[in-house]
Amino acid sequence: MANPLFDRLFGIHAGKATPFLHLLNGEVITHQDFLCTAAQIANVLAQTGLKPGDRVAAQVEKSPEALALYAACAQAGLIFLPLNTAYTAEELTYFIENSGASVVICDARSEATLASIAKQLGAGIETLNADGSGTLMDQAAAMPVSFATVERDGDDLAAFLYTSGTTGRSKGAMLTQSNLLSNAETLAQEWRFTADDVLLHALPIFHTHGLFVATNVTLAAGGSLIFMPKFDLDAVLKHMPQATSLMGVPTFYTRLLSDDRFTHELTGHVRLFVSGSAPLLAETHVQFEERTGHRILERYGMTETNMNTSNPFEGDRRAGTVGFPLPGVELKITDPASGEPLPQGEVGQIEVRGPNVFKGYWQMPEKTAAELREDGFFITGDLGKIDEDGYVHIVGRNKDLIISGGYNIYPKEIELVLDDQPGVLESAVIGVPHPDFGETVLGVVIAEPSQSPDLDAMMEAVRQALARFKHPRQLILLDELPRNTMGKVQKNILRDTYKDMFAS
Ligand code: MLC
Ligand code: AMP
Repeated sequence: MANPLFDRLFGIHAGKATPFLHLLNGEVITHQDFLCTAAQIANVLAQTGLKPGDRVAAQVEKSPEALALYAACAQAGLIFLPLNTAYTAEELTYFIENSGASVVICDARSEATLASIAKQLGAGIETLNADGSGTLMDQAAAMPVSFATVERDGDDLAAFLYTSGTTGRSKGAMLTQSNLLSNAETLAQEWRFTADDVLLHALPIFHTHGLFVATNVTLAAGGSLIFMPKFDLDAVLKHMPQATSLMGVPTFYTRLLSDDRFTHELTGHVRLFVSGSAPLLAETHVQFEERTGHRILERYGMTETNMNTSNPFEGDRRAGTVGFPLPGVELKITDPASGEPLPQGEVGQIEVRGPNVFKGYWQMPEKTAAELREDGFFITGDLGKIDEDGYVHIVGRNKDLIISGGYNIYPKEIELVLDDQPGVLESAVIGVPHPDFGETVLGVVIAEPSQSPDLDAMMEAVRQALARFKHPRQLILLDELPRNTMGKVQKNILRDTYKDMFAS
């Protein structure tokens, strides 16, 4: 095939007047209309001089045009690099520079800031606003509604998604066409998606869950999306009766359960609720079934691998487990010290191998080698076990990571900012339980001798440097950090001390 990702997810819908996007204003965008928009954008990008393999960095609000930009990149053989809308200019500078993006597409509100950064780094700039206006679509409007799809191989790169790391430096995970396509086709089959499916889409489209799982799976099956700009409880409740499926992070489900309008009747048309990106409490699973009669299907994935495991569509969806490895995915539990496989039932690090596993981190061969073994197994950094029935359980993390409302936060990134502030000797950032976000960020700060750092000024520095979702909910000043005999900070003690700080 000439371009597997584009042909199999998008091209197959050419000429179809079937609905693809149901917008909240009642407008419906058909598959064919969507393809025309994508082709027009592909023409703009190609005429700008972009060549296959070039990176297109996009920090844009969720809109049909933003999704069409993804399709356009696939069609033109460009590497799509979606970026969280919460990222600050400082964070964006790093992503643009590190990826060597040829063009930056942003909201007009950030244009003034980003234009100079893009210029400095040799990238072009175009705007795309939430309502579809901006320089990108102005040019697209004058373009032909067809585009000669650029030939690509399954091994060619389709997307970069940046994930933070334990050292505080983000890494660009390189995903190939085959990584994305194999996973979308497997999931569509495993979860029985068809052209009749209407997925309620309230996730952001700059991460794996909203873009490569929810969107690609629906595209692979030829279904449609109720396309919401974001998770808004009222809107989700209003449109639930039209949906056949919902994919969300656990916060979606706890928010739904906290509302009395969310009833058994409201979910009558839905055939599948999927949860992932963070652990779903067994308690939420049980409450959800009591309220609606539906058993949430929990699956496990990550940026580097797309989806690895899933509870069964037919069969027992077990609370507190992430189900079985997907067809074609191998999963093993190994000893973190030796890398040797552990006996069934023992807790160790989770490693996965399969067509879903990424190609490595962009221009970071050492980091790639540290996590992606030569034999193709990827060391996920998650700790888990496989029970006697073959279900995978995630029991913890071997990486210093906080997951807040489905967003990953690496403490090191925040600690580096805090440590840099006047009067600060050192800091430790931890995740503590939070009723809405699952976990939230707490910063513990140690002053230099006879100094008293200004905590408000420190929060301001964090605001300048980092996206809002990474900000500590609170900073606490302590005399010293708990350490073990080796001098290593014992974050488990801090987590235990402050575990009830934000409890409901
Ligand atoms: C928003 N805020 C967050 C936050 N989201 N803070 C911490 N964690 C988050 N996840 C900030 C807001 O900016 C706001 O700041 C304040 O917290 C409260 O906002 P809110 O209105 O309550 O939040 P809301 O906008 O409703 O967003 C919450 C959310 C959203 C859960 C709906 O975060 C979301 O859609 N999360 C999904 C993330 C996701 O797609 N993850 C998948 C990654 S892929 P202020 O200033 O007003 O206080 C992956 C692989 C896999 O992990 O397996 O899927
Ligand atoms: P990200 O790097 O944003 O893609 O996040 C991936 C991480 O999210 C994984 O390594 C897990 O730690 C976590 N994760 C994803 N799905 C689940 C799940 N169902 N249960 C527990 N953790 C999960």
